[in-house]
Amino acid sequence: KDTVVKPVNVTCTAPVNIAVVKYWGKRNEGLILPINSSLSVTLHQDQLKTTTTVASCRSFQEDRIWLNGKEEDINHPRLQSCLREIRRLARKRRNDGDSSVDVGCLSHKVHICSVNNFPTAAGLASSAAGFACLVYTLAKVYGVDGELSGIARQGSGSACRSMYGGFVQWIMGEREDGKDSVAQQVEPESHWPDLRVLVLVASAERKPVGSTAGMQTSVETSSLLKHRAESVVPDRMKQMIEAVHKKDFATFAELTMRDSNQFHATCLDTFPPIFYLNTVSRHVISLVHQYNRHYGEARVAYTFDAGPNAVIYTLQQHVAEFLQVVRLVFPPDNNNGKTFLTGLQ
Ligand code: 2P0
Repeated sequence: KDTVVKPVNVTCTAPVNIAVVKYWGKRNEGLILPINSSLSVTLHQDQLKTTTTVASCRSFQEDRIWLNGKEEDINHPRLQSCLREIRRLARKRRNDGDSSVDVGCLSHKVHICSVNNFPTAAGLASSAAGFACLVYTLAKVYGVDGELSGIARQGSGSACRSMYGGFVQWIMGEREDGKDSVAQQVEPESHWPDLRVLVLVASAERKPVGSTAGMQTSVETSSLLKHRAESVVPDRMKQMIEAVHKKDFATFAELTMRDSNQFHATCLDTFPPIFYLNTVSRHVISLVHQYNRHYGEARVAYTFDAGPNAVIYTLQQHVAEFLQVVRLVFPPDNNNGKTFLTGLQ
């Protein structure tokens, strides 16, 4: 009589994170182990985010995934890594006597449905939110909790940082098996309530060179990247963590801008070179420096990832004025994008 097969259904969201000390380059491609530590700010849950639903049902014949409404190949190696690792962890927990693990679900296939509320692959950290959300949602389906950033990392490096809110470091780790390459919260989102993040969208097109391929070429060809990873980032991480602890915006801003600039310098030092910034990006950089110079202090900081869109860090009291300046310099008519206003609180 038990003919009705009910799926277990779990929906979660994960926000994007924006790095202020950038990750660029792997020492192990398969395990996704970075050549340097990095630090980011995770945005608020109701801003730029991925929403993922995982259904698990004994009538499902195979694992399947839909991204933004389109079915994608479930056999993608990184997807398979995340599925395998989370199931392995669930089995281990169950064998260790954890009664919260759902044994029924563990033997069933899953259907995964994931949507972003922002342009995919435009340098807005879509893979970070996507894999963080996937791993977290699967963990909920199986009844697994605890440290999961090491699994999210195997989906996409930057995804490990979206497993935590607020200010998050990804410690590069030393081990060859990657067990110590995990994310750690430096401060919660409540720590710096007046910090704001603005995303100035210069282009919502897909980037010409993806991060994974780009950083691989950089590791192979850029001596500047090696110098950065070995001699610049270790000290910068310490300084950035201290600036965050002290809520020292001027230091936070300068380190953020310097790190973005050095990341793009390593892209230019890559052979053949990679260009992520465009004319609009360079105008935003000039504008921020002009604005800060006008006040004689760093009130606003820019940072750019693998795309031309500017992410601006500032404090609440400067948002209105800075946005007014942006709208004056980039009138909506001449601007092929729009400005999202987003914040931590
Ligand atoms: C970051 N980016 O720290 C840096 C800054 C882009 C520029 O993390 O190959 O998509 O999946 O590990 O995580 C983009 O790299 O690359 C990135 P994979 P991912 O946010």
